[in-house]
Amino acid sequence: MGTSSLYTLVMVLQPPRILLGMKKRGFGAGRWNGFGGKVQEGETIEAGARRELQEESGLTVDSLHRVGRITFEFVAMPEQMEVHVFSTDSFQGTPVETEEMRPQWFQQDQIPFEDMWPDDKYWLPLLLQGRKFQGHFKFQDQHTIVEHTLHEVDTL
Ligand code: 6OG
Repeated sequence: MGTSSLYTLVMVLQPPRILLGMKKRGFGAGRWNGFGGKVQEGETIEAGARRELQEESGLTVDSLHRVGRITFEFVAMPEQMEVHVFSTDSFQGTPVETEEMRPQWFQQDQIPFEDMWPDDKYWLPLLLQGRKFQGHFKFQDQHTIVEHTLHEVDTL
């Protein structure tokens, strides 16, 4: 078994809209995603989620809900990513473009799945229905999922 590192991913909802960011550089560049990144040493997962959301979108939030946990494995990489997914509908501020992300609101029935990580089409509909989930995705490369599991859970 390899090691894993902790990441966060925050989905900002304002029904019937969802805020996504176009990742401008780094891992996942060229794709729409939620806001997040690596949890730093000495920081709780939730604090990391708030920090990354603020850094990448300019938004601050009152409450974040833990809604999912997904592990990602790439066949060529020993280290897994353990991504903690949050949602929020109580935020302050107006999204601003940063060096890393270009935020844009989308209607929840017009999510650009073809320009997102391929796993998103599996779990994002659950999140939008208010369900909690746990999953694992094994990628061959950035476009190809070779195995996955996904199930709803009551508690994370
Ligand atoms: P930084 O490089 O920005 O952290 N992330 C993924 N999100 C989705 N939807 N699918 C994946 O499939 C992902 N792999 C990573 C976690 C990376 C950000 O991208 C997310 C973080 O929010 C492989 O520090």
